[in-house]
Amino acid sequence: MKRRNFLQKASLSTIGVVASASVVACKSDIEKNNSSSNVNSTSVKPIVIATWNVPNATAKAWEVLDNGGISLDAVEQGCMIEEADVNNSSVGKGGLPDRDGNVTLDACIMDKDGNYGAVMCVQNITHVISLARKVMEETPHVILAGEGAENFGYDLGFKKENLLTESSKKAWKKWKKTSDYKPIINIENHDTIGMLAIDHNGDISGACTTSGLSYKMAGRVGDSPIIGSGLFIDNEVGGATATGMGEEVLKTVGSFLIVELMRQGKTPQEACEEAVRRVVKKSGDRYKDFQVGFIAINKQGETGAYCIHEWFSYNIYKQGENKNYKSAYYNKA
Ligand code: SD4
Repeated sequence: MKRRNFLQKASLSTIGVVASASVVACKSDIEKNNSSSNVNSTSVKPIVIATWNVPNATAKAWEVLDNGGISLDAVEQGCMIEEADVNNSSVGKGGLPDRDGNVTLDACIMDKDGNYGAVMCVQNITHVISLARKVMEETPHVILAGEGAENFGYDLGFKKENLLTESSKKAWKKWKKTSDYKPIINIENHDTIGMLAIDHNGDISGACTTSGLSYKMAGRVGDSPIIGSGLFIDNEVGGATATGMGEEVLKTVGSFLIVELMRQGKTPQEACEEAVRRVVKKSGDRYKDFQVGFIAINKQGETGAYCIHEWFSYNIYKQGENKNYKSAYYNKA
């Protein structure tokens, strides 16, 4: 198959998958939690906000903040919960593999001083968010990829593990038999976690970790580990993080855009809406087939969230309360 055709088919496949899964899988989560769209416009800290329905992750981050911990520790430890959860098939261990059956992970982290560390295409290490933090704190670089990142981790004592669980392997084998690169509904889980937190000192940090799109081409890297796309923090202004079709987020550098819009005076909600509208506008008609969602927080602890299609949700832990909210969305058609 010619490369162009392959890529077209491949992107069709993942596009269908992401949009459908977002719609079906999240609906029940949100209904269960019985919460409606929330736009928080009161000043609150500490506070943690994360993409999707990840109450255990936000609870862990809150615990760190509530005990006086810093936001960087909160977002790392919060994300680690999802990385270790084998039932989350789009983050860490148990993540769905690429087309060749290899689970490859992407992650990045940013602190209050604008420091950034990332790893991409990492196999065999569960806690890539911690590995990204090590890149940030212990190397002269900001990104390590593939084998180099893994070897760096092993040298630091990170455990080498097989991340492909029996159930992910089974799903991949099934996909291989029937898919032929055509869309299959609901094979993509959607729980890439992007997390933003403000600690008692008022300092903001963020983290993002994912196994990326399931059945992606080998070597594919999405937005999640890329500064400004999957995540951006500016402690003077706020932070933003993304979920959904990484290729589209990358092309609009969505998280950076949101932080810059907040710098110019937009609320987190207005900034998220503007970023989604930008993604939609740049995509022509294609937005109908993919999901992108953003969450944001500003220095005052106000939050915002917006997505293209219904049923993106996010968790906020503030004032001792851990709640899941349905995001407002663009496509009302
Ligand atoms: C990616 N943005 O690799 C990620 C996927 C994702 O929820 O967010 N899924 O493109």
